[in-house]
Amino acid sequence: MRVAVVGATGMVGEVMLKVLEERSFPVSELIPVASEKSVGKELEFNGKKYKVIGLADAVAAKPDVALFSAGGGTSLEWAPKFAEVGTTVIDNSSAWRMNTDKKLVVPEINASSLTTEDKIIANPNCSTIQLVMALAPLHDKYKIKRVVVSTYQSITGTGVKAVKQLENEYAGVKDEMAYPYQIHRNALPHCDVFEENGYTKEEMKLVRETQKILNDKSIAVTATAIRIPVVGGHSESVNIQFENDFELSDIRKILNDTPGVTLQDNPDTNTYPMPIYAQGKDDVFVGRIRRDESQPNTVNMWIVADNLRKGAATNAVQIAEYLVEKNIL
Ligand code: 2RA
Repeated sequence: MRVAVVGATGMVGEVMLKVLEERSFPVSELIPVASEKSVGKELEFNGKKYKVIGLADAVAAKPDVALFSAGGGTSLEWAPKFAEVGTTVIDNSSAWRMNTDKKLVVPEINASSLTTEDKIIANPNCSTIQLVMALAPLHDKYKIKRVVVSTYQSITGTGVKAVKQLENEYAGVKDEMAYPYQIHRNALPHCDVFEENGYTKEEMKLVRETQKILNDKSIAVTATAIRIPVVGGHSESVNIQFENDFELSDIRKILNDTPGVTLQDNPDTNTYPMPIYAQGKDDVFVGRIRRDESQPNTVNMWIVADNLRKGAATNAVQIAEYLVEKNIL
């Protein structure tokens, strides 16, 4: 498989390369791609050295699959160019996610909808992926009526510049590159930009993408997304109201039996998910499961995952693995 990684020198791109190696994805030739300023840089993959090339040269190379994590603008302009030469694009940006004729895929939930016709496949937002991994099996059993989610998102979601800024803030170092309004050593109720309705784009991604992935616009979702000075993963406090009543033990069993989900839930031993434990792992971790005593048919839980892995790189590689397994690629 000739595999391009577009954005290979970025934070998610580097994790994509790591995950491709770790999972022994069948890469016959790697095509690392980045912006002009990184062309010529050398990187190592599976013990071999490769030189980063530009986008036009990568299209001309006609890779079998291209994993994109290079921002929405690059995806909008270049994903169709790769698709035109026969490449299957799996895009981690938000560019194509809500496009009605593009599929938004979490393999454990809806990869079965993929066909050879799908030449641009959208990877959901990190905070959405970990949420729907827990919601999907519960929705199948109990039909979800409403979800209230509050996220506590890792600084790595903003990017390497923000991680550096946080380090400088802690070190008391003046940072010329600092985001003008954002003090990262803080709980910042501002992820991405604000929309007309007062929600941020990050919050509306949780609303729109959840309904698309679960294929059910009747599910009411409301979200608040907060950036916190933590690396390792995103955390989410989730309140789920079902159409039907449930047994708490059955909720736990369903989640425990769901591939890709790990239950960490025992208050007696202070066992619950935390980013420090999720970092570097590919599962979605669920704990603090308890009935919401303030209203019927409702449960609370705490969901944590590494936003760079299952929230981005691993999910994209798993989509590629599914395509190979089903001979779609
Ligand atoms: C964030 N979900 O965490 C976005 C992805 N970068 O800001």
